[in-house]
Amino acid sequence: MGDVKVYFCGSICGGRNDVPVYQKVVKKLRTYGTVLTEHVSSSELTDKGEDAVVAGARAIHDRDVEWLQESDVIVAEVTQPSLGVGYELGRAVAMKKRILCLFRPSSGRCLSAMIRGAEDGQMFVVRDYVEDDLDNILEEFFKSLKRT
Ligand code: 6IA
Repeated sequence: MGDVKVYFCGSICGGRNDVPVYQKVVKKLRTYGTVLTEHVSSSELTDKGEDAVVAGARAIHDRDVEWLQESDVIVAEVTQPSLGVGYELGRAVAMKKRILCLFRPSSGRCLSAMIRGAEDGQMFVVRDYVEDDLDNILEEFFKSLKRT
């Protein structure tokens, strides 16, 4: 596959509580390819929205949709609910991209049926996980990509 382009999705305006987890995911993803959206895991990016003026939002949206198009695979940490992540996943399904969603049941949250129910075991994979298993789950997922 050459250099794999990975689009990572994580909550921004939806809440930044899971940034340490996003950082772990992105660190591991970088061992498999280029992560187009490293900023999602940046501890400097807050959910305050000070730069969310309409022109800015449009530029962010259009650039992110372009990156989605360009990407080979989408990995989303979906534990912290986020409208943006849900939207990205819907667009990615329409683009017929390979998608991995990661959810931590230990959060006590309920994963939306629109994500859980989109699982098809091939193009759209949902994995419940605990943080300690993260590396193994990503390893397994990227190996399964190579086989297809
Ligand atoms: O609805 P959310 O903000 O939680 O959506 C998060 C998702 O949308 C992430 O996976 C990002 O790929 C994308 N996204 C949302 N906002 C931004 C952004 N700046 N920059 C890049 N990607 C974004 C937002 C600035 C904000 C503080 C208003």
